[in-house]
Amino acid sequence: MKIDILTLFPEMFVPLKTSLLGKAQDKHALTINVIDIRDYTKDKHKKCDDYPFGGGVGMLMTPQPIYDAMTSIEGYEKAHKVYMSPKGKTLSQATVKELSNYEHLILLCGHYEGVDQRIIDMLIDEEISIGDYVLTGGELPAMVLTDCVARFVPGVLGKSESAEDETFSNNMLEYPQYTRPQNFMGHEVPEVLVSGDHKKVDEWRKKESKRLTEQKRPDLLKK
Ligand code: 4GS
Repeated sequence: MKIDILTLFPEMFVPLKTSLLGKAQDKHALTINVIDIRDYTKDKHKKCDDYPFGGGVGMLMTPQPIYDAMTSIEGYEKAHKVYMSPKGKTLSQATVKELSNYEHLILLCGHYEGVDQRIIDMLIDEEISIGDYVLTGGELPAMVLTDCVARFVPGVLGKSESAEDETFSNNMLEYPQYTRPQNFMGHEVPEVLVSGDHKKVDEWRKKESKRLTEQKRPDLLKK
């Protein structure tokens, strides 16, 4: 899978080079390409923002640099083009899974008050929000989306890790987990987990999943 990210702040994207996503790129399981929109401005002072027509607070990103940056990407017509925005559909694990089926994603990050509406109308397939709160830019949302989509790309997680069998698969929270030592400052690991009885362990985990979901996220059980 290839993910192109269009932004005025390419230096923000360090997290995508780290840990599992860094390794996945080294192995060529995943290509993440960050594009600096400012490189495409035709303004002699490299300006990429301007005042909104009709007045109002803040600045908007102008259409020309975004349009030229987007259309410079090879295969942009066929790619799935997403604008990160609080007006979009709220990201869910189901949406993440759907997005992971695209060969090529392009994520547009707005900054300041956002982008000129004509860019959304002319170029964007889908607007996605990471939640009902306001950030200073779409860069963190683009990183969140990239991270959770990448988990479903073959070769990103190791053989032993499953993209599916964790929290939110079948709308349940994950059961509690424990590692060594068996006794930590007087607090014991639940007996069943060290019993060696796999059937009992399975039953305990299902029961704990259900109990935790009822207690912390009853809304999930209604889905
Ligand atoms: C989000 C969000 C966001 C909105 C970008 C104000 C700068 C900001 N983007 N999910 N302008 N929540 N964007 O808050 O995606």
